Amino acid sequence: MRAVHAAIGCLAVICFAAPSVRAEIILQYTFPTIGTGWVKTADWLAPDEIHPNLKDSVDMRIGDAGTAWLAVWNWYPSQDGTPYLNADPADGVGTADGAIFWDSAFSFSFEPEPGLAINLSSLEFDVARRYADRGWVLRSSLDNFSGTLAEQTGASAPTTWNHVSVDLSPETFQNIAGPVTFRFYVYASTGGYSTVDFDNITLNGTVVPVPEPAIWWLLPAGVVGVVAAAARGRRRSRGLTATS
Ligand SMILES: [Ca+2]
Ligand SMILES: [Ca+2]
Repeated sequence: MRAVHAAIGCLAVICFAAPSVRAEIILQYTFPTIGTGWVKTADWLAPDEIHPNLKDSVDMRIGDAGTAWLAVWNWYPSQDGTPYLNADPADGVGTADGAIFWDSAFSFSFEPEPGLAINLSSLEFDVARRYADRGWVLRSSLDNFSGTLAEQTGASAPTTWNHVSVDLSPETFQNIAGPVTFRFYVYASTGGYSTVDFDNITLNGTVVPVPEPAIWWLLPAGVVGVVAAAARGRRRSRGLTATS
């Protein structure tokens, strides 16, 4: 009976552990090299790491989402000594609502290869503002940029790097089989070169085969069956103990 329990235990562990495969890097931007000027899009804002199962034809570069201008530079020290992305909001855009309305933003996009789906787990990045009167808002195409995933207003100290980890475990970010865009809206109360700065933007998750509908319908029944069998086994072994 103990052997049967062990076997049931292993089965249950496999069933429940299968969806949480160790997260891998889907895309990563570290901005290792100082740029040569302002850009809307440029090859040197391409990711430093790309998951091999992403579709080549999708533009995975950071840039050109709207009216913000971008540069890669070291205006004040970064966390690791390397340059970072300077996102310069459109002049006159001093609030989150204004940034969204005027599309003062940069973004990146990706899509899995046919027959594969992406299960996202987190989006991590470091962010700092040279002055406290600036902020940013993160949204995605999965709800047509209507909901805010994370944001920061002018409350924290400037030139201090903050590490942000956005939880992407909700259902919205699972089983993604088509193109997705993440967009950072930026704003500043002052015009000119008043940047919000980003570094080490890292999207984590797994790339898996598109689930067969039949398997998804059978899985819950299978799990229920295993749990019921385990419960029956426990009852039976308790009964044996009591009478022996
Ligand atoms: Ca960097
Ligand atoms: Ca500006």
